Amino acid sequence: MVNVYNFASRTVIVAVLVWSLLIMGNTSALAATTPGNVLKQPPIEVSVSLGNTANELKFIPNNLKFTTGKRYKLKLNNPSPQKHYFTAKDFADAIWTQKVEAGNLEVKGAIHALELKPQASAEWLFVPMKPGNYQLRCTIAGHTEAGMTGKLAIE
Ligand SMILES: [Cu+2]
Repeated sequence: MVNVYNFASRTVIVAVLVWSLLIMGNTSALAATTPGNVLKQPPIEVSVSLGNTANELKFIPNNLKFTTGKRYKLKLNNPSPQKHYFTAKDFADAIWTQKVEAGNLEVKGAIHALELKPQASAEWLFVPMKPGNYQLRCTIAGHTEAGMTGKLAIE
C-alpha cells in the first residue's frame, strides 16, 4: 500500500511539474508571439482628456480597464489652457508599447510619461501584458495633489 501510495503521489507530482512547464512554456511562447499576431487586430479606441476647457485638474475619464492580449489605441488630448503629464510608469512596464504617435512624430520603445501642451494630442498604441492595478497621475507641481490622478486596470 505504501509503495502504491508513493507511486501515486510521484505520478501526481510529475504530472504537476509537466503541467507547470507546459504552462510556463505556453506563457513565454505567448509573450514572444502576442505582439506580432495582435498587430493584425484593429485597435480598441479609448479617449482620455487631460484637463478640460474649464481648467479642472483631472483626467476624464479617470478609471480605465484594459484586457491582456488586446490591442489598444489610447487617444490623449489636452483641451485645457495649460500643459499636463500622463505619467503611468508601472502601467507602462505592464504593457507592450507598439508606438506613440503625435503630429508627424512616431516614437517606438518604452515610454513612461507623455507631456501634452495645450491643444496637443497623442495616440499610444499598445498591448496590455501584465494584469494589475496601476496608478496614473499628472506630475506637474500641485496637480497630483489637486486630484489629477487616475486608475488603470489590466485584467
Ligand atoms: Cu496636470
